[in-house]
Order: sequence, then C-alpha cells, then structure tokens
Amino acid sequence: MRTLLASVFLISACACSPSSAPATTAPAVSSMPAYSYEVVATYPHDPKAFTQGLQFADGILYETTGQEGESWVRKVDLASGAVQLQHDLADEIFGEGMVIWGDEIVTITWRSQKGFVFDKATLAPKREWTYAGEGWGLTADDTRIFMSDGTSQIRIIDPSTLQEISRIDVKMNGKPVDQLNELEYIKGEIWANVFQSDRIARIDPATGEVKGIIYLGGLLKPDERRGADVLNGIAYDKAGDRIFVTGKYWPKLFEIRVKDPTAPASP
Ligand SMILES: [Ca+2]
Repeated sequence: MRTLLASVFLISACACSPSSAPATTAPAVSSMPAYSYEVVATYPHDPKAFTQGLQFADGILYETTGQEGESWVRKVDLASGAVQLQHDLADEIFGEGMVIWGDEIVTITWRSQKGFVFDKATLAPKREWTYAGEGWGLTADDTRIFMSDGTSQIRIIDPSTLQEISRIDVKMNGKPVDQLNELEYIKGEIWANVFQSDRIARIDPATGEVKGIIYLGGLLKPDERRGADVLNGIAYDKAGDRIFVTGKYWPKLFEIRVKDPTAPASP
C-alpha cells in the first residue's frame, strides 16, 4: 500500500508541475526509448478549434477540426494565429484529419464513412470519397497516404484513387498500440498522437514497430489547461525542420525540439 500511495503521489505531483512534466509519465516498457522535449517557440492557437488535423506547408498552417457544427478546414497564419481562409463543413459532419496531396487537401470524418477533397488554394470543395469504419488521422509520404481509424492499424491509401492498399499493424514490443490519432510523417517515421494521452508514438512504417515514445506532458500551464482537451495535432515544417504540436481547444501551439533519451526508460 505504501508503494501504491507513493506512486499515486508522485504521479499527481508531477502532473501539476508544468516544468517537470516531460518526466511525468513513466514508460510502460523499459526498452522503449523515451524522448522529452523543449519548447523552441510558442504561438497562439484558437481555443475554439477542436484540432483533428494539422499540417504545415508553404509557410502556412493548415488545420481541420471536429465536433458537429464546429468542423472546418482552415489556413492559419502561424505567427499571429489569424485565420486566412476557412471552409465550414455541414453542421451534421464531425470532421477529423487532413493531408495535403498536390494541389488538394484530403480530409476524413469521424463516423460518416466519407471524406472530402478541397482545392488547396481556395478551400473550395471538389469531391467526396468513401471508406469503411471510422476516420481519425491522415498524413502522407512521397507516394502514400496514411490513415488512422482509432484502432492499432494504419491504413495505406493510394493517393490517386483514395482506395485502401494495405494496413500497417502498429505494435510496441509485440503488443498492439491502438487509439492512434493525429499523424505526421517526419523523416521516415509516422508520428502518432496516442488519444487521451500526452504521448506521441514514433512508428516505423515498414514494420509497424513503435521505435520510441515522446512524452509531451506539461506544455500547457495549469491555468491554460482549463477548457483545453487532449493533445492532438502534429505538423512538420520540412523546409525549416521545425515540429509543431497543439491540442483540441488549446490556446497555444508549440514548436518543440525533441531531446534524445539520456537514459533507458524505467519500467
Ligand atoms: Ca499532422
């Protein structure tokens, strides 16, 4: 009991302290590299944006949101947070992730089993596409679109047909990792927000193996957490080699630098 109480105290104490947060959550598996972070820059983020998709391209932040009546596709100025262009989805649609493909933006929805394709420049809707199951997150490498659906699988989608090609089984030390949410392809890896956690899983797309976990607890100060929902939203600025993260209803968006693990994670 003493051990249990001590553990509970440690967890709650750490959770309240923003400065110590990267070390808050002990990794579940000792052999898994655990990465912490430092904040490089802080930007405003619309606290009314229930972030479901985030991508940075051509100096602009692209964002999709969820919730019925609050789902939109946006272009946002990074520095000011100002909305440059917005397209609202129909009130009954619960929007999810997005990915830019060529001159278009491909999006998905939570449970409508369909997505939308928009003109990247104007955000004008162009067509719909369909898939089975739920839609959570999207990203892409040079030839494939990747889609999460709340399970431990990531679907590989042919960008030209938007048809599923195959699936990746995401595993950590042999065990499935589900609740994979917003995605970002970064330097040969798929990074995935793990829903309802402050963690990002770094996934090898070739094998599905999780190669490491980034712990992002403590980004928001306690007063900023009021009204904020979970961490969700990773965007990579390839040209500037910058990584941005935010969350649903978060008042801020952060550029972070991921620090290499200094020691093996403890169980
Ligand atoms: Ca993303």
